[in-house]
Amino acid sequence: MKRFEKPILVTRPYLPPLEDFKRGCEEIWSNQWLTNNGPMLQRFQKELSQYLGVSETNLALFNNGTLALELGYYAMGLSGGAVITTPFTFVATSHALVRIGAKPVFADIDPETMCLSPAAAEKMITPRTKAIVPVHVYGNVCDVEGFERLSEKYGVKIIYDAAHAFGVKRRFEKFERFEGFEKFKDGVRSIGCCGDMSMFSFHPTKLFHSCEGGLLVFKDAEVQEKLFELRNFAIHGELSCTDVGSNAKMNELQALMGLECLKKIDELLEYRQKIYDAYAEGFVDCADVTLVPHSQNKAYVPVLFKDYETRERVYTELKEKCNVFSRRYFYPLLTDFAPYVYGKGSCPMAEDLASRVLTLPTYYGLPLEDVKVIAGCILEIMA
Ligand code: T4K
Repeated sequence: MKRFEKPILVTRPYLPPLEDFKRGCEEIWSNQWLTNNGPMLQRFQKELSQYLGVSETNLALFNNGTLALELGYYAMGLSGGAVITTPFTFVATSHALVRIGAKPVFADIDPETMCLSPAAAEKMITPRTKAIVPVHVYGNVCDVEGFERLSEKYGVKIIYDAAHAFGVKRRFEKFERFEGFEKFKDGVRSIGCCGDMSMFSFHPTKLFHSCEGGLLVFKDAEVQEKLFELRNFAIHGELSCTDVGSNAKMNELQALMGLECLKKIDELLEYRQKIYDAYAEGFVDCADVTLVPHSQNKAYVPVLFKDYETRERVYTELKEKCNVFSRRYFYPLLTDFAPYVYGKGSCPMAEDLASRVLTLPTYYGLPLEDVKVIAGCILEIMA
């Protein structure tokens, strides 16, 4: 079995040409402006608005996705309420709820998309429920029409954790309520147009990044003023403070990195698809490795094995014998972690899938030849 000389990590961030980044730094140096709503941030906001086809009044940038979620939840009035969400996600989805005084209530996932199931979520709705937070996990699109129906029926807010879903677009036949979102030529819209709010993470482990960063897009343009206030301590000039805000401002170097990466976004997405295809080819004759096919942006390459033991063996031997560092995103489930154990045992589908899933290396620049070798190593380990 091949052992790679250098470790192959589950992901590596795309880095723009250093010369281009330096040119941007020269501009920052001459502005002598590093954060607090600077010109780079404003440019990044404008370009994101064009890329996503959403009006600039319906988005807000933050210094990371977790604080974006936290302040987004707070601005949507979720404090003190119960919020239905998935245990099959990164801890940030729920941590941000707890930090604003909301109670996460866990419901099971759909086995196809691995996202929160609207039917399971509906069963958990009570008069205390203020919102539902589905996650487009791995870039797989949730049953957005199903959640729209729940929102209409029960009057609950729908806030998507779209941390993994940057670049995902879709045709939406059933609802057109987000008027701030433009339809692109081919009739598709950004996934961010669903629900009341969506959060995209720009962490370097994501296919698109700004060193660290987070973006909220929202239906109601009036929320923007509240979010701008909250990300800057909720102070207004020197004499007034109106709420308990935070410091969640994106700085100029982050915005520059985001602008440089945005230039490359189409290529980044195309390359991820090529990697996915190379894995698919590698596993074509093996019924015991199932590639999860639903992600449009191929932000991750999750595969399912037949049982926990096989997954663990592949994970360990890839690392020890091949120098390949896959990850078990998202195992353990949130309901296995101390703050959320009250939900343990309530989501059997999520438990099963978390025990069998492994996410394989994918990033811009990972040679397709290496992908074929990794697939071959997995088959050998399983043989
Ligand atoms: N909601 C969801 C559904 C999320 O998945 C996340 C974050 C959030 C919300 C919160 O968004 P942010 O606040 O992060 O914007 C990582 C990330 O830290 C985290 O952003 C991400 N989800 C989560 C799924 O994964 P770790 O602990 O696995 O990362 P780490 O440091 O082990 O890095 C993974 C691999 O990437 C390593 O093999 C090394 C490589 N790497 C990493 C960094 C940071 C690099 O090569 N270069 C780098 O700069 O959590």
